Amino acid sequence: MMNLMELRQRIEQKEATVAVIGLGYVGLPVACTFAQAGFDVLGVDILPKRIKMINQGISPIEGEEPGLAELLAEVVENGRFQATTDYNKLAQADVILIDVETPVNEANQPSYKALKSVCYQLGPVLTEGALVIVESTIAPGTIRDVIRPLLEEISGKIANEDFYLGACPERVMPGKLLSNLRSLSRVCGGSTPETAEVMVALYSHIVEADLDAADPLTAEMVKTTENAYRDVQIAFANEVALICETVGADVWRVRDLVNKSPYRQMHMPGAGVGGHCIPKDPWLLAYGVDGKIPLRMIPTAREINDSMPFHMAKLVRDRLKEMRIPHFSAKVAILGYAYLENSDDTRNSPSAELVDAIRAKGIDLVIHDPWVDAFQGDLLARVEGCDVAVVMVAHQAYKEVDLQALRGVMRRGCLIDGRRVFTPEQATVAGFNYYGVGQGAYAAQEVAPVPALV
Ligand code: SAJ
Repeated sequence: MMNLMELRQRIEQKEATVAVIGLGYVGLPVACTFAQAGFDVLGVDILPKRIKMINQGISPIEGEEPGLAELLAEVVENGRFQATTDYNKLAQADVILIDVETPVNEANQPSYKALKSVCYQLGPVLTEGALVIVESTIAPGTIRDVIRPLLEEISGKIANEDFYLGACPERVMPGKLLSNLRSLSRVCGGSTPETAEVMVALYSHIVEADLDAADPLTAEMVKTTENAYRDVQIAFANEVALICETVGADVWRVRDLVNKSPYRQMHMPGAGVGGHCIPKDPWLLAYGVDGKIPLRMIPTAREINDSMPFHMAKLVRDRLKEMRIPHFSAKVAILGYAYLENSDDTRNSPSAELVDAIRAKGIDLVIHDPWVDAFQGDLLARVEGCDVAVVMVAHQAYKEVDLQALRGVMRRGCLIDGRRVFTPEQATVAGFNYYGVGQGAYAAQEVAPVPALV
């Protein structure tokens, strides 16, 4: 059997074969980057169509990912990277990275279906001396309580004797997959200190930032905590926004001045928190505690952030009421359906919640998003005849819109800004009555309603 030092040498000499299981928005860039660094890389995925595209050198990843399509074509062309659905080929791998989804279910519990399926299929072909690294985000304790026992049971091998195990959570972001992979530090959580050092040696071929050796539990804690931190910070900003609406202050002015105070970094309030990481990872962190202590801040932050799309719906209803427009005759435009600005990613989109909440009240609506295929098109044409425009995503295209032209096609001029894309002054000059999340200061500044268009 190859021991850890021999594996380290093979890694340092780039003779080790690296396998990546799960060729999605995390696994594919990782596979391409190790191939670009000079390793032979084997990609494994369950989707034959995806494998076919990859082996043709065509990226299956949607959205704009600078450099990925070109890099994939290059490493497939030069033979460094090949993909397969055949798990048996993993028998030739020295290092196996696992990059499959780890969602939470309706009860906010982790669903390890994909992860366990990988272990069941990897176990029988796991070769002696191989290093298995889970890059997916997992709850604290998952390597110890789920992955290690499962791999040992299925493979009949003993971790740290017959194979090696670790966790190195990814820190990529849609739109910056390749750049984040290179520029962000990683925690190399090895099941033994020696394993952690070999992981550092591996990732030093592709990461230009710190590589911090640790144990798997620390790595699992860091990843879930860093995203829970962000969720709590956003929730704080959202709660301050609700206070500002109530007392008549402008949360954006308050935030700017608060952040002038040393050691303050108040995040941005907004119309909600979407995406594939922030809504999920706090629950993974909480799951790691396994109910042994009561958690209050993390669940409450989730509740506050999940409530923001419904707050937007209330702002819409309140404005329709003030404008005396009955729900059955009102028309609302939702500007932005992606979860993040200048992205086509709609996972856990706050706009989806807002759309459901508005439709549930029998209010007619239209959706526009320059990045999402289903909602692209001419903005003015889409918004024509609407009474209310709700800005849900800070797409650059919205920042550049001609507000007067927008007002000119609307029946009534109510603008509800969920991301502070516009200033109240800009909107008011253009003839809107403007209301934004956290901007109670402008609630009173009603402009005379423009006579309804005939
Ligand atoms: N949001 C706010 N207020 C803020 C920041 C974000 O409401 O101050 C909203 C966004 O509109 C979006 C959601 O939160 O709907 C998530 O935004 P995000 O900027 O956190 O973007 P994500 O979900 O892609 O987060 C990922 C995370 N990266 C990983 O999990 C590897 C996160 O840890 C990073 O901080 C973030 O990318 C990033 O900025 O790189």
